[in-house]
Amino acid sequence: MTVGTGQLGLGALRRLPEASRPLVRPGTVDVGIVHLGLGAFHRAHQAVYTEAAMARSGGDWGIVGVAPRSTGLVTTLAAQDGLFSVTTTSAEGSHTQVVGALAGVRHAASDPAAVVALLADPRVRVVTLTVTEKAYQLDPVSGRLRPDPEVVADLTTDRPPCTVPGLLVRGLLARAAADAGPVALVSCDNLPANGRRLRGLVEQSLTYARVPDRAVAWVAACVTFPGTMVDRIVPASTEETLAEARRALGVADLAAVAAEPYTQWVIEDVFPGGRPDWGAAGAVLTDDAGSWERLKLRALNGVHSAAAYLGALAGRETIADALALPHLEPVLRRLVAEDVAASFTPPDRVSVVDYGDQVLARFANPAIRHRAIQVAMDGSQKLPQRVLHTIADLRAAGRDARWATLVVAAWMRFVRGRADDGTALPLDDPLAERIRAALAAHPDTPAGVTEALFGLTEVFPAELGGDEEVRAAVTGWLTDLDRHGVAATLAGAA
Ligand code: CS2
Repeated sequence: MTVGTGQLGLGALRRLPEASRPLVRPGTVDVGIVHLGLGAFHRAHQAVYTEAAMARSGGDWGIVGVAPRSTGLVTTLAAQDGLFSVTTTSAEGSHTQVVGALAGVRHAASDPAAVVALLADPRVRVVTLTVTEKAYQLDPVSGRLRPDPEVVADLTTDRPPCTVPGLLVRGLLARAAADAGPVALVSCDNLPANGRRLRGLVEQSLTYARVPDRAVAWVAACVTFPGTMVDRIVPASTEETLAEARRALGVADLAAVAAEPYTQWVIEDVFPGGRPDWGAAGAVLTDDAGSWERLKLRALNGVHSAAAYLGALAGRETIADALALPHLEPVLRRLVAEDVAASFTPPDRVSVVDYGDQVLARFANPAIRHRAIQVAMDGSQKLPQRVLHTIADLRAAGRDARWATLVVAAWMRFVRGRADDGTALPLDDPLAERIRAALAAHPDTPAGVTEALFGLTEVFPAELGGDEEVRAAVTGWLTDLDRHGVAATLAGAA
């Protein structure tokens, strides 16, 4: 076969450029991890760390990747023997590497029994998740389980589970019944205190499902929920991503992802059944990931959301394009230096301002075409930990939150669905209906919109909703954005 034809798979390995070949021999490692959520982020993050850990220190930590809903990727990865490539890309150039960490793939929606069986398999000692904020089905403010009909059906009937809470509860019950040994459930999503949130999700789900006391006791004794901070910018793959992988590999890779060079993983080290030697792969194992997580959620994700909403309103397609808007970068620097840095205590020896500078340099990477609309989606699930916690902590310390309230105002203008030039903007959010109904019930003025959206108590905690100064600041920014648009608002503020 000539180079340039064929598809990635075990049979194509010999034809790959040597520098692109996997670090472990695919098909030779046994399963040790189940991962829920096969998206681009997992493939360019945990899969890469796990492969490097196995290459350096051994261990059977092959990952079975589970796609909760979409079938396309499962079919593709199965056809490619679990192989996919990660292209690390920046202005300096790019490198494409095939990853051999996957020991299998499953589709939860069509074969939930296989997923439940895996969760009860004694070889599996770690379960990781990247399912996005909304799949946890928790109210962002209270952390309470949302009684979504699908979740309720999963937890209260015998039907095959299709939601994340349903799969986890059924899997843990099967594991307890099989006495298959302790396991760590590791959230790798950008939730606040993600380990505690996942524990809360499992405990509430067990209660909802009225499982027997001994199963509850088994979970309490045998399951841990390490908190993590995960970081790497990995946009959704595009035709260009696949074309670049093909150019580099000489064969097609329909599961290719592209990512920035930077990567970080901070993990709380509570793994009762053992874990890969992720430390050898560059991860930081710690007692408490909390301050790292706050740093990242506030100084990276909060700033990302700011760039996404302001950029989308100003008609910019990508985050890098948004950063090129006059005055945006200085405003984002002030958001970090004046608001985020004053809102919490960072990890030892970390300067929030330096971290913020590094983040802005990463966002400006011209090779990463991260669409503003992608970062903007699911705002109701993201805003609390990215921006509202910053505001709440500043207010508790008696300070104002000038720049963080601008981000809230930008989100509010964004969810009304029009860019500054009148172009329609999509509202892709699990609370879209609630947001639209709240807006429809109030006058379409800055004060009316603020009133409507602060009333979403699952997003805005009562202490913020009742804070007149915060409301006034948001209304003020919204007035500027409505009257003058993003460009003039930024020019006037910077
Ligand atoms: C982004 C994140 O889409 C988003 O909301 O803010 O996916 C971000 O790229 C990652 O958290 C970076 O680690």
